[in-house]
Amino acid sequence: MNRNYLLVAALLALPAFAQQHELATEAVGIELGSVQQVVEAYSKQHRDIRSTFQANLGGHSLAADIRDFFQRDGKFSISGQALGTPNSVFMLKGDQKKAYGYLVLHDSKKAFEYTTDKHGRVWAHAVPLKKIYPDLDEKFIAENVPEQGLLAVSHPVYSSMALRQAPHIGPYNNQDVTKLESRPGSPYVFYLNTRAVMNGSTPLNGVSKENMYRAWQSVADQYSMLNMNVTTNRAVYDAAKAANVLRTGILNFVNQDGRSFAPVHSFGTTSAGTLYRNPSSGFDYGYGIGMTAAHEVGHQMGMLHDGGGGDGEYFGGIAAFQWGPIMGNYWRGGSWANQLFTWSRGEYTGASNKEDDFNIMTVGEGVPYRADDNVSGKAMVFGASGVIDPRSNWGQIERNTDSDAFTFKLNSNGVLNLRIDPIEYLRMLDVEATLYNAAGSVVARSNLAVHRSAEFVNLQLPAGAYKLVIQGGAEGTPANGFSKYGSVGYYAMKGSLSGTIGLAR
Ligand SMILES: [Ca+2]
Ligand SMILES: [Ca+2]
Ligand SMILES: [Ca+2]
Ligand SMILES: [Zn+2]
Repeated sequence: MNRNYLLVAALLALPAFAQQHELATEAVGIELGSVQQVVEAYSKQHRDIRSTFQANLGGHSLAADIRDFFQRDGKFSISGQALGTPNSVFMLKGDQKKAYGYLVLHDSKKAFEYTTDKHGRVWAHAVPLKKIYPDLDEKFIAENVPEQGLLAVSHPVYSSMALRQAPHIGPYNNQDVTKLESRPGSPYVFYLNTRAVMNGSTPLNGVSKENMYRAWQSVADQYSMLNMNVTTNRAVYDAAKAANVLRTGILNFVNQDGRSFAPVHSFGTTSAGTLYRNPSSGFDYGYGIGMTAAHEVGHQMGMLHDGGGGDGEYFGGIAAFQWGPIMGNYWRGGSWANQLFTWSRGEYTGASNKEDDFNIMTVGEGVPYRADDNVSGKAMVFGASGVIDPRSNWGQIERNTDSDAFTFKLNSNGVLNLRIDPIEYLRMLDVEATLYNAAGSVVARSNLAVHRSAEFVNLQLPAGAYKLVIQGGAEGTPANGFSKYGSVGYYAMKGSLSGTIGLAR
């Protein structure tokens, strides 16, 4: 046993930075050393089985069994378990200046969180289990799953324009649900491990392949602004993990009923989230489990709950606009026909959490946004008789500052009929469309209220050049409604333009 890092479990005064942690009565912290010392100690342990990094806190050993040790470009990711304790999880990750992690003993319901102070010292503190697993709250089921089950829930309806513009867009079409990939080739991979709920390529428990597909699709939809491949393919995950575990995450589907939960900040490690079934409340595959999976992956990305507004820990959304935050209570709005569940920064009245979700994903976890697919405008594509086909006219609002322009030209007077739909199954995009003439004046603008599409009906247009600009929409006010903050995703357009159509540019 290596004693170099044996640390004295003295009753240390609680440092100021930890005072907000709401620690339990055994509010004891222990300093483990600098980030570099701690990482080197685990590295040594990983190389040499006779060496164990020891520390004790509140009578509990913090010694861990290291399963995965990964270091690259100044960053590290360590995963394992508490030494000799099967039902436990250990994770530590970070860079040379900052480490974050935890050790959780599930049987004794003990959790220890590892944080870094401003001097670069790593501390372990006893914390409530719920601080690591935000969904481990006994009240959740009662508050968040409607008592009548999900019978009243309106499952999203596919837009008729959802025609496989990207691999995750459109209804199930006999795909092998063990081989799904939303963005093949991306080095960032989130693995939905469905092995425990599948018999080969057939789902267990009478679940249809279509509902397995929808569960995967829901997660793919709510992360489609990221350059990240949401996959059910184990080989894809294994290859990405071998290349760089810091770019991967994993959520395990479990073949039993229960309350799903996932550890915060576990993306970039092999510390997994857990997704249960709950068929007695209708909480099975398809839309329900897909929403839950997207929420749990949110925790793994580092997000906490969006509460407040009179709803406690889980904000239930704003019914007048059929909008709610993914990290809130997404069931209360489950019966809304045009439901819009998005990432949030807590702009609504009474918000308990003003975290910028996109910043957490793209800066905190370093998963990049997808590149803009339409930087300087594209020519609108017309078929015979001026038909506008959604297979040729579509795009993606990748971030809330994006706008995409489509240009066309009329050599005579014409009439435009055009509908623009969000085309993802679990859409996050509220479409706003604006038509400009050659002088740059607004000819028409559409953002249907309490609806996610935009449309122009029998719009009379004089000859001239036009530019249609698509962007994420907002409704109401940010305090009572939603801003365009979370309005991102894929769209397509369908319609016709009469008159003599010229070359756009
Ligand atoms: Ca774009
Ligand atoms: Ca653009
Ligand atoms: Ca709208
Ligand atoms: Zn949660």
